[in-house]
Amino acid sequence: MKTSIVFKGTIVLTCFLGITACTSPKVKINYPTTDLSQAALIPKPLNMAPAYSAFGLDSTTVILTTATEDFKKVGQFLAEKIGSGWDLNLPVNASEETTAERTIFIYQTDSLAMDAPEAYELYINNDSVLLSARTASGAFRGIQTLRQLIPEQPNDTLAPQPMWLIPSGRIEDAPNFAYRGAMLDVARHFFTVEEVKKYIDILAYYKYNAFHMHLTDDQGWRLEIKSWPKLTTVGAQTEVGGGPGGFYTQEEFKELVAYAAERHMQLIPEVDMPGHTNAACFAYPILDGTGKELKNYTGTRVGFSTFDAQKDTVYTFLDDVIREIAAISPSPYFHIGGDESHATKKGDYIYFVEKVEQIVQKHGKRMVGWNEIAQANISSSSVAQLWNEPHNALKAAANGSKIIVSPATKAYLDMQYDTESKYGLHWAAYIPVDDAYNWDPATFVEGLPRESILGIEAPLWSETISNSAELEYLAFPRAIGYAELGWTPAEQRDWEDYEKRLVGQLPFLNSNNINFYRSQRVAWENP
Ligand code: TNX
Repeated sequence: MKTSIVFKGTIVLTCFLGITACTSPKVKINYPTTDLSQAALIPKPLNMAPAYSAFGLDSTTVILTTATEDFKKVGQFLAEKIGSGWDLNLPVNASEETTAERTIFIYQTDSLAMDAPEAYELYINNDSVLLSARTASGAFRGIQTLRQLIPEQPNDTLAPQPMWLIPSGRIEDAPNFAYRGAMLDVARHFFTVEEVKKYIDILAYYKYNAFHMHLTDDQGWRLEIKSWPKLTTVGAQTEVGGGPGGFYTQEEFKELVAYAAERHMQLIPEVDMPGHTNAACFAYPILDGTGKELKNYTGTRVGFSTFDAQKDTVYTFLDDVIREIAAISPSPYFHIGGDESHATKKGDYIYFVEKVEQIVQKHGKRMVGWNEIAQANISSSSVAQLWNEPHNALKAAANGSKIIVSPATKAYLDMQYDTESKYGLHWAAYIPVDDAYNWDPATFVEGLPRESILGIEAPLWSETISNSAELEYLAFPRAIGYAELGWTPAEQRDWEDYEKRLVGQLPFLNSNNINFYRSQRVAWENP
């Protein structure tokens, strides 16, 4: 078949599909290309072997999957994304035997070279795409790679119908870290279910597998708790700056959990305590441990509120809250916050964390907390999230706990890029796009053993943002770089190579209406 490749409306190369090496590596063309090694893939896959030809995706292409429900769903997800992004309606498992010329196979196998649960292999031939994985999560990561390989516009000008050329070759891929998360603070400002879904969907495209929701803080309590209704009838009605606040019903929360699960992401709920609890104490003053007059709070100060760690009622309350949330939250983790409890006496804080850990475990979950929780004698199944105290991360690791690496100076999405950025804070640092990329979560905490690191997470605190456009301004493009820090080993990361692939995300960012920050440090326009 004769095939032409068009770049910006001009035919720059004509080649014959099926003949390998039709794009000579010496021919300098931009995008699209049939050289798989030049594809704008983020995170960069572990191993790639280009075959310098292409698979032609068109309306005759069919998707076939292993017959289990989870693999079928992966096939359907791919079909939906190809439908909405490229206006192609591809059948999934329409018949057992196919006579279709072009097939995308998504199948389960136990004989994969790599043993990580999210590993996958992708063979792109001229007439078939073979995606194999041990688990549906692996297959799901693999279809993100495939989506990233489909050019924005049909680029085979001689084909009778529109055809999108996907560069052929072989990819073997697996993540460097098991945990690759992003956090959204929905307490300082409330974000609607639709806004949260949009963020989750973008993160899934970059192979994130965890979404942590900071559900409560001084300024608002955002999740319905049926046994303590005033948490939301009273505690959800405020936010930073005095806006109307809001909350998720348990049904809406389940909808978010399911939406993340469809993207093979776990949703980790956080109820921040014993500090950051003004909204809960304002709703139920019996919980308060400050003894001061309680008012609702719409400012941005931290460290002034606390539960009363010596009151039984507080633990009865927490047992109810954690039981209700655990029942609708399939993640093995429950995040108890534990940060900046400056209004809690140190002894009370330690007593509190140890008691709450037992409640979390009683409801079948592993506790996660910000690095301060390592002051207590926490169990080795609990996880500490490093944000500002390496010594506490080291202490937790020495006790056998795993660590999530989220240093404020490198991984905080709410830090301004530079003095010009419209949103964000800068108490920890200014974090330009290249600085966000140029560090290594594996070595950031000196002396922290690699085996102790569960992974990386990028928190987005919302004091200065209140809608999708503002969220996206801070999150993107930095969250795309954090995806690569979590997935791709340090030896394969390089800013200049990454920068080119980041520029290659423009079609995705623009067509999905993502309000990313056009940092001056990135050469956004192709030379
Ligand atoms: C510190 S980081 C906090 C949050 C703020 C954030 C703002 C952490 C565990 N606590 O309460 O929102 O700084 O950057």
